[in-house]
Amino acid sequence: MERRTLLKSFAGAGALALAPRIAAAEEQAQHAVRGLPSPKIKDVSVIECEPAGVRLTVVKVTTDQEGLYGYGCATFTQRADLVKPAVERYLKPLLLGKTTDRIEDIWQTCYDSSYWKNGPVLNNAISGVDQALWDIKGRQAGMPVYQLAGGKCREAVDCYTHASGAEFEEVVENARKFMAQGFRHVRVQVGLPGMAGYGSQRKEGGRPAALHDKPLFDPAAQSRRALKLLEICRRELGEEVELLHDMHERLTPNLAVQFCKAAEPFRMFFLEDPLSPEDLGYFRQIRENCATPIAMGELFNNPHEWQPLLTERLIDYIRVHLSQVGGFSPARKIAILAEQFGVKTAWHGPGDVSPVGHMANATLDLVSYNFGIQEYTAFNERTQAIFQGCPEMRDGYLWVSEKPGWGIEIDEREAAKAPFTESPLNGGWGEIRLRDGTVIKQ
Ligand code: GCO
Ligand code: MG
Repeated sequence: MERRTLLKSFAGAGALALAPRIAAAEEQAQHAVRGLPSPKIKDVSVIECEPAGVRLTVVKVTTDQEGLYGYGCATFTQRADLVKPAVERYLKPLLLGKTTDRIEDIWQTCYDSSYWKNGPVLNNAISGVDQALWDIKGRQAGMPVYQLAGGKCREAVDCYTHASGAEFEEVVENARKFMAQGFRHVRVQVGLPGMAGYGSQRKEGGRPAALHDKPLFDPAAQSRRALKLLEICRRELGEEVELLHDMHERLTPNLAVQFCKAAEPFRMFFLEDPLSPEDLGYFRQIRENCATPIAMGELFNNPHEWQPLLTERLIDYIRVHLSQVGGFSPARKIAILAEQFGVKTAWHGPGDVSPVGHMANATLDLVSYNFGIQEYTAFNERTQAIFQGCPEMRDGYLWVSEKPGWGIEIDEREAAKAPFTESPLNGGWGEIRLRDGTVIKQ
């Protein structure tokens, strides 16, 4: 039915009361013209599995149309049990019966429905729904999501991988192996003797005296050892390889400023997460002291965290965790905002992102002009048996599935064979302490 006819048929009645009916009728009419009925949400469920030692959570949105459904990543490993009820008890009742056509509208509706917002559990729950709706739209259109978002800017996704070791030589050897496989970008991390460093194999022995027997960390020792590693890697691995290093928000703010400055001669591709979100004010000091490229953001949940870093050009790469910021839709906006300020993307891509989430990352990587680099994690066999259609790695490039939506089908029977395992902290992380017993950030 045409809009004019519609309005005429409602003439005489109160315009306010009729507005929603007109909108719904118009939407149906548009679909009818194109021969596409508007799908309605029939069910929202949660799939949980742990095929590679980390808890993965995926939301499945099912429509009233036979065979039309979608998947979205909602993985928050450390508090995994809380995401499921956030989806099932709060978002599902809000969403049942709504059309899947309106992704942005649904995102905003979910976002506002808790009044208090921007927390990791709720953002992950919303991400699961958001990404599932993009998957559905792609399946309806018969296109991969990257087509819906404008199409490719590049053929495949350039990635970095992780070379780590307890000793310097081991890190160098691992980096060489990855370079031989075609990787042009390598993240390097080395163990800290007797201490709980991040991202490296634990080097046993040599634990400094401490006033407790918990996992131990010493920021100054970490800083010295990591700088030595960067020096050795640049010398041993040559000029061409791009080196990255994750500081994991472990140093004190001033030590982090010193570290970034001292790393300048090693010509890093980037240093990652030098400061914790609580210390964002120190980014200006890093900028004023050196030209080492900085990537930041895997812990971000709130627009107030990324906005100033982008608009004040205080970082070079934004690397939020897509599900932690609420999914594909908000991350797309972050990418576009970043482009306006000359900041590139480097989305967080660790093991605690499901393959559906990796596809969302890779999709943005393909369509964003300001793509920088993608963190890569290999999918083991169990993961690939559950998530069929994972992106493929060749010569350091990730190639995405050309199937509609995210191109991934989940075998729920296989997922059920890899349930969450028992662990004392239920997937949560324990504590790390300084020598005197002060607890510190992870
Ligand atoms: C990275 C990250 C991860 C996180 C992990 C937390 O850069 O890959 O720092 O290793 O620590 O995702 O669960
Ligand atoms: Mg990191």
